[in-house]
Amino acid sequence: MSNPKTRNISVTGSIGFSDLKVSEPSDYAAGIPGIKAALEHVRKESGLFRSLKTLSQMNQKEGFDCPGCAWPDPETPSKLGEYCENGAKAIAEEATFDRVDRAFFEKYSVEEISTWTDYQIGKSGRITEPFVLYPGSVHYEPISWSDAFSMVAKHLHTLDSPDEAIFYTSGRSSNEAAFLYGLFVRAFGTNNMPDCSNMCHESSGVALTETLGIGKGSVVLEDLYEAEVVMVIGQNPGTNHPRMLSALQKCKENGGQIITINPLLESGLNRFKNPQQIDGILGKGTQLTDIFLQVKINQDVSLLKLIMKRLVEREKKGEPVFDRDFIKDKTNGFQELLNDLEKYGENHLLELCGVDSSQVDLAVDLLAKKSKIIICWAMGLTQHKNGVDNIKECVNLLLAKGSIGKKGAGTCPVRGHSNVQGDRSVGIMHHVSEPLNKALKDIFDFDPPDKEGLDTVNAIQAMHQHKAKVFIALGGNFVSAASDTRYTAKALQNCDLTVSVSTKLNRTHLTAGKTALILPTLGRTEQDKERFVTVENSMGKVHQSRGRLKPISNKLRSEPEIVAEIAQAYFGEDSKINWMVLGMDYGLIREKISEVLNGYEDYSKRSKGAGFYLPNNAREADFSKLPDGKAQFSICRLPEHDLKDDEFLLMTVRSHDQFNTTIYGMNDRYRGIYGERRVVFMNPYDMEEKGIKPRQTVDLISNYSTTERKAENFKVIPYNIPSKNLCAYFPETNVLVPIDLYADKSNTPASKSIVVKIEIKHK
Ligand SMILES: Nc1nc2c(c(=O)[nH]1)N[C@H]1C(S)=C(S)[C@@H](COP(=O)(O)OP(=O)(O)OC[C@H]3O[C@@H](n4cnc5c(=O)[nH]c(N)nc54)[C@H](O)[C@@H]3O)O[C@H]1N2
Ligand SMILES: Nc1nc2c(c(=O)[nH]1)N[C@H]1C(S)=C(S)[C@@H](COP(=O)(O)OP(=O)(O)OC[C@H]3O[C@@H](n4cnc5c(=O)[nH]c(N)nc54)[C@H](O)[C@@H]3O)O[C@H]1N2
Ligand SMILES: [Mo]
Repeated sequence: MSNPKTRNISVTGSIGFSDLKVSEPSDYAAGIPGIKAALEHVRKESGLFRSLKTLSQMNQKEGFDCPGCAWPDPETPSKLGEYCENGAKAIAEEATFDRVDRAFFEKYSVEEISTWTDYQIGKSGRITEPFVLYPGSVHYEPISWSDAFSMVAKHLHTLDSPDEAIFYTSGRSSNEAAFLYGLFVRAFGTNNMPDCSNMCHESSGVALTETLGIGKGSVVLEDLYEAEVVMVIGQNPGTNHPRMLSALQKCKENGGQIITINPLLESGLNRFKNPQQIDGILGKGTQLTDIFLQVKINQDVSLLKLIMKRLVEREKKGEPVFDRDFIKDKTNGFQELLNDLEKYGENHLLELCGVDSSQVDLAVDLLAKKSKIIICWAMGLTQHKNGVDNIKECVNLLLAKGSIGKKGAGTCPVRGHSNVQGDRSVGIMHHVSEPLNKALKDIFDFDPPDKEGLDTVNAIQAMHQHKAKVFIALGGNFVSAASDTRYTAKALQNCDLTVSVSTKLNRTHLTAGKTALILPTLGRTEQDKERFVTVENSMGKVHQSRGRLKPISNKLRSEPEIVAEIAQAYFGEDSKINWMVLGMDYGLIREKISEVLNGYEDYSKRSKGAGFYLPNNAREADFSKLPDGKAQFSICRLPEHDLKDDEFLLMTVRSHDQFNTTIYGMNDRYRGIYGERRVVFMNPYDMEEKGIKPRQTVDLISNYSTTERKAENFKVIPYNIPSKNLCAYFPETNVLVPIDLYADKSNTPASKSIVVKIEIKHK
């Protein structure tokens, strides 16, 4: 047979401009514009009635868990429903009336769709039935569910080793789906389970496990209300976790203060008008940030070291700054940390972090006097070469203050996807866990693989090198989310088969393997017969979620059903595990989870209502599993960025109108950007020095280990951002992130510190 024609797929889509309008950034978040924006999305996408019904059930005890973010719900949700503008947009995207059906794929080839922007692709709508793309073909065609499952099984059987398959997971899958998937993949024989966490909070997981013995945060929601100081570092909650603003507001009402560390003064952290309170809608709102430390990109370690040094000076003068009893009883390595701090000159640290010295003093003064401190963080800390050290330096500060394991204090890594934490807890990971393997062997009677699997970066490299040949994704949009888009696209296209279990069309369906399948699944909002699933929020609480809307097509299957059918097709009738029964009966899956894992006793029952917390040793200040039974201080190095005169450090962030690679709209209201996403924020003095005018068109070039990468066509926006720093949106800028630039130990792509040059475009 002759080689099928390769498809001509654009990995970036159109790079033309739309219609840019710029205004002053907003100085507050939410309020009336937030409600208006939410309702507009809801009306446009899904009809007002259908969605209001949906919104009112979001994050209520009998409703469904918002697919937006993983922020926890308060014990008594507000009468208006615990939803936010961006939660409403997430729902509207799922409840949309637009359809990707047979007629759609007859009309458009994958080659044509690939020239659209991600915004246009996402707006095509929900996928209505299974589709297949045959080798050499450029049109997806319908395929029956049973033929699709047989096709997956056939490909898996032809592999020389189970390690030639990759099983990706995004973070929207329920605990039940994720557990069943992990069970199948291990029974199949590999630990190749990369997940979106690898690109997200992996650095937090590694740092927290090594220092505190658990890869999750230690606080619960009520701790935020009680904290004396909350530090929000490298996070933009106004856009990405809007319901967190209500918690910060409560903290302030109780007398707490907020220190924000960020290269940008994000409006959500400035002033907040709570849409669920009348005075929030009509009044001036609450000033959230008390002290704003405008750090240069990736200089958080320098700033935290400076803060620690000044705290040490104050202690030397006789102030009771550190919790010496806690340090003595509960920790290891404080003296080494103090010795190390002496190596750094204050002025050098000040210059590196770029923060005004008097502002640093304000923070030091506050931190010296208070002991109930919480540090919240997200991608601004994790997505750097030294992502793990960034978090360890935060832990150092908390341990020195005795701010772990007591009320109103602790670590708060704010998770991304609504169930990314749950997926990990029930077994989605590429590492080998001996206790998990042992339990699986005891209960399911097979030998789980004991070889480390591939994470996201390594999986991409394996596919690129033809070492892995089948790629299966439970959700997500791998090609647009991962680094080095062109490289990753090639990696997927090298595969013999790519399979996407998806709700909506995305670019990964286009950068397909030789054969590709799209298996359409129910969204979180949709009725799944009479069944419910469970999820775990950012603070380790497990609770139910039950969809209420009529599914958009009667040909959709639930994720557990799809996983079970693939397993059944692969293992056949003689399998020791009754896959089909598990796929139908989520209660049974929960029983199995509670047999395999600690902390899930009486699972189905306890997940009702408010749900239950999983065990958390850091919350109890129990470090018995760590060396010497103690929490560990760490010595962290300063990051190295030797920027040449024409080089800048670029961070790639989310706009207000997107959920990761799903683009809700073209605006970034809080930052004053309307109608365009191909923009790059730049310091006005840097612009002047380089002769760049506002809205000038430029290309961004990254040179890393001899490869030049280019992202074309960006309009430069003068913005309040530190000198030598730039900011632009992902996924458009993922073409610039080198595949081999990732965090030490966690392998998280360093998508917040990419060295780039700016090339002015002359027409
Ligand atoms: N509406 C909406 N909600 C979401 C998402 C979404 O896309 N849309 N995504 C979800 C997911 S998966 C995740 S992981 C979270 C992401 O939530 P965030 O981490 O808040 O998302 P980013 O836009 O990546 O924002 C990073 C923030 O870090 C700052 N930053 C960048 N580099 C540095 C640095 O070196 N130091 C410091 N101190 N700050 C820095 C940026 O200025 C920005 O404010 O949100 C989740 N929730
Ligand atoms: N440059 C840069 N790159 C980044 C980041 C960054 O800050 N900068 N952030 C990284 C982070 S934090 C993350 S978490 C990753 C995100 O990586 P992913 O999780 O892979 O990407 P998403 O965009 O969230 O995936 C969206 C797709 O998921 C599918 N989907 C939605 N809901 C469901 C569902 O309920 N079930 C199923 N099966 N499918 C569903 C839809 O088809 C949709 O197109 O991106 C990473 N990439
Ligand atoms: Mo994430």
